Amino acid sequence: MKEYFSNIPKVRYEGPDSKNPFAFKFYNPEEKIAGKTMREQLKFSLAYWHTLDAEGTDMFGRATMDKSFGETDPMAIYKNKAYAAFELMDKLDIDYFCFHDRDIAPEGPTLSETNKNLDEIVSLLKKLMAEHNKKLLWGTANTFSHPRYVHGAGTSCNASVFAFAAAQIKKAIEITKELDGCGYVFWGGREGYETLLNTDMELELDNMARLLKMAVDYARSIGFKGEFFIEPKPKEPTKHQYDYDVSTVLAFLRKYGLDKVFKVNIEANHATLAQHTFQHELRVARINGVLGSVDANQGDVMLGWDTDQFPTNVYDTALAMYEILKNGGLPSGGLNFDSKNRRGSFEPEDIFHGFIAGMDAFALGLRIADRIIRDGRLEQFVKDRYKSYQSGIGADIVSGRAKIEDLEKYALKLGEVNAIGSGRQEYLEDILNSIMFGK
Ligand code: XLS
Ligand code: NI
Ligand code: NI
Repeated sequence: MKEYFSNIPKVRYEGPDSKNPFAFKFYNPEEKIAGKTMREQLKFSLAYWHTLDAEGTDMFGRATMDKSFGETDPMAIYKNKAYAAFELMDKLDIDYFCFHDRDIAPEGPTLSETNKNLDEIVSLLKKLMAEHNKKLLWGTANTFSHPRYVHGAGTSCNASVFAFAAAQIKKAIEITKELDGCGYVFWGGREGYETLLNTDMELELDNMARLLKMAVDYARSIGFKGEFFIEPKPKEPTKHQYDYDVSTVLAFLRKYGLDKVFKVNIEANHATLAQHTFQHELRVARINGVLGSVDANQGDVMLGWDTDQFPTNVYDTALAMYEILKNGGLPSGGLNFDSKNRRGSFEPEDIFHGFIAGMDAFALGLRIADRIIRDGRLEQFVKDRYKSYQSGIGADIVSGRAKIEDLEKYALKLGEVNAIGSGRQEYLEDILNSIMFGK
């Protein structure tokens, strides 16, 4: 098999003092943290689209990277992408990958020819997965790039487009099952609107639920056992995406009776686009029992769009890993690097630098999250802050014994409330820093 990154060796853990650009400084796959190996805790995944397909285009400029892997014929290009993907996963010690149907095989002139191309590449992927011992974290369908999806897929105003999307999703579920995917993701793509002047929002949302139901019923009927995820995003490409954030997705799922079927796949950059922190979205999902998987990346605080950068902000990864540990991990999900190199980082070795930086940042995050929990001061503070609910009137509120009249009686006797307690934010932030950087 041809090597595409022959000048780059297998990346290994060398420890925090290493100056080797192609070594992990913090990710030590077999080291145990919080009872499991780092490999098991972090379950890193490579996103096919950003790694093997994205060539650095933006709205002002052409490609800066070449991802044709030495071929010109479309099928040959996509076969080489597959070989390159497995070389990257081997060298970076990544166990999982994720794809959209259109990332792995070229589109033909008709749906059946496209499906034939897919089948050919899927059997190659299956063979490579067995040879290299790699797993599919999740599959999905790209129902947003083709011009037919200009007004959406499941929320299109045109029923033939809805049918086309359904057919594409059916096939994507079949290949995900064929490759034994742990999950299947629905990201809204163009499911949203630009202006309500031309939009029947109610019908669009009902239709989106209809499509999800059909897809899930079909998947179960063919024996797909994986988890279903919805990936929230507030905007981009449409001005308003229907899967705005975790809370909005939960309301949607509950309305249509789908809340027991889906978990969420939370992307850091989508959280910040919705003006939430990454940790906020993970927390909302965790306390509602729907934290399923993560698209690991980060945005740029100065830019208001989905830059999908490799995650390097250790505060964010630490607080994210705290939520994930508190969730008991991500049993059916993982950390998928929905991350791409900057347009200016166009050399093949930059792919390695991106993954090494991201994997080390999450490894650091895991180490710190474990220390936060073992240190216990932050959790104890929160516990103490709410201790008035453990006895007396607080316990009556929590148990449901207290009626509003009882509370009025209680409040009338109180005079004023004393000792509400300081929030101590700065003190807690200093504790966090001392856990992160202290010895
Ligand atoms: C785009 C999304 C997409 C999903 C999969 O913003 O993050 O890449 O992860 O369709
Ligand atoms: Ni994503
Ligand atoms: Ni994104």
